[in-house]
Amino acid sequence: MKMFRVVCLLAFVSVLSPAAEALDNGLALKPTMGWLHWERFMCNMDCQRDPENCISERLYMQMADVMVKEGWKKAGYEYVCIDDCWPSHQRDAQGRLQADPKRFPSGIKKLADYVHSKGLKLGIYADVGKSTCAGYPGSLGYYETDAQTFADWGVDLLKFDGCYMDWTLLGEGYTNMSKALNKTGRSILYSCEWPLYEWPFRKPNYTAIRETCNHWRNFNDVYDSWSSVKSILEWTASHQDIIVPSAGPGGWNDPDMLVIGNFGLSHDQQESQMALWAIMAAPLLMSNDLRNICPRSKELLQNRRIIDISQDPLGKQGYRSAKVDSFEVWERPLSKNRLAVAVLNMQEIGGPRGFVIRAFPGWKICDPKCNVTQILPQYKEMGVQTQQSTLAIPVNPSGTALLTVTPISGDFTGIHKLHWENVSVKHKYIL
Ligand SMILES: *[C@@H]1O[C@H](CO)[C@@H](O)[C@H](O)[C@H]1NC(C)=O
Ligand SMILES: *[C@@H]1O[C@H](CO)[C@@H](O)[C@H](O)[C@H]1NC(C)=O
Ligand SMILES: *[C@@H]1O[C@H](CO)[C@@H](O)[C@H](O)[C@H]1NC(C)=O
Ligand SMILES: *[C@@H]1O[C@H](CO)[C@@H](O)[C@H](O)[C@H]1NC(C)=O
Ligand SMILES: CC(=O)N[C@H]1CO[C@H](CO)[C@@H](O)[C@@H]1O
Repeated sequence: MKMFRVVCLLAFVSVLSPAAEALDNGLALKPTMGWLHWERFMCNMDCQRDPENCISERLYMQMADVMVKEGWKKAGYEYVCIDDCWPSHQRDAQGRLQADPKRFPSGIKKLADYVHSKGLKLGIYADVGKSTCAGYPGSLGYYETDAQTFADWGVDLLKFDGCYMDWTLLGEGYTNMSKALNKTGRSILYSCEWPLYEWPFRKPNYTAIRETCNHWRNFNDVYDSWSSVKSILEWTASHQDIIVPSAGPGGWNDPDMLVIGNFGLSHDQQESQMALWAIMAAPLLMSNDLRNICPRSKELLQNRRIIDISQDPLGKQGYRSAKVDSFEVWERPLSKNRLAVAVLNMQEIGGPRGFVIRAFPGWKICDPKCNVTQILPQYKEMGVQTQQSTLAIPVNPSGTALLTVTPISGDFTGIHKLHWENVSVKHKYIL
């Protein structure tokens, strides 16, 4: 028994410490929260016919206004981020990037001042290669110039894309820009796409990535569809042994934007994205139209209990721990020895199905007792449970039940990975 305890504790320690040191800029100690224009507004430049939705300073000012007025800032959403298509096609006489003069007549510095006056932060976009994905000037050969320009403007976050770059130079490029940002002396959160562009050629070095970036995209852009969200979850789960250990305060895996509040996801699917992005300790960067969003989506995005899971101070990313009978179970260790558990019903036919947890397999945190609270699809205190308890949780097709489990015990000493493998003994736990 004593021996077993020691082994457990060692495993616990190695699981807890991320694989490497994080980028030392004091930022992203919790997953970044904010808004980013890409998925919803893309490269809309038609300010003549579509002034409300084109990529212009007006869009970010309006978004900043709404973020303050409608409770987004209070809920924790802080960064207002510009994506591609903001610059002029030409650099200025000094070789500096400049904003498109028609769409950003006041310039980025004024926009940053405006966003700061609202108590928010401004993000901008550039590319490690010769040009951006949409064909605007890239930063290759201009890393120091561009970093200094962004710092002079008062930019707070840089999303650095990876189009039009020789893949063998990705590491050098991302590292050089990281150093250039540091050299400006301004704290600028650094969001990379290094592993996304490297994966087709080789396994990225996540130790180096964590030392260089505050978060990093691994996989395809998110689209406004359930198939897109599912593909991101599947990629993440199938690479979790490689990527989960690299996440922690200062550096996070980025599964891309939240598309909640748009057109493509049912409400259950929106709840699934929100729950799973919290479990994955993902940046919560919404790409939607906050000026016009359905109240249920807004309530979901501002749900304090889910945001608390996302922002949990332990800073450990969750992982998929079981796949059985078209259910997926994901869990995330939380501070104070608590656990968040998401049960996703992947069966896209029929009605709600009951996921039954019987005898809390491996739930050491329920020995002798634990307190279970359901957060999605609705808040429900499920009360004190033991390892002998049985709970039946109905989950809608492509929906998620999100729970937290809090140990109630005198001598509990550590986090124990749940043995969900046992759940695959189907008849035993699933009715
Ligand atoms: C630059 O890096 C040094 C050492 O890694 C760190 O102490 C410092 O805070 C960084 N500065 C900025 C502005 O990120
Ligand atoms: C990165 O910086 C080093 C040292 O200045 C330089 O030799 C190298 O060419 C740079 N690489 C890229 C891709 O900019
Ligand atoms: C990965 O990067 C780290 C930190 O830069 C370095 O020490 C290590 O040697 C690299 N690993 C491989 C396999 O290249
Ligand atoms: C269980 O959790 C709920 C919600 O946080 C709380 O109200 C309740 O007091 C807890 N019960 C016990 C026995 O800790
Ligand atoms: C009761 C039971 O079957 N426990 C098993 C659960 O799964 C773990 C890991 O596969 C086993 O070590 C336990 O024996």
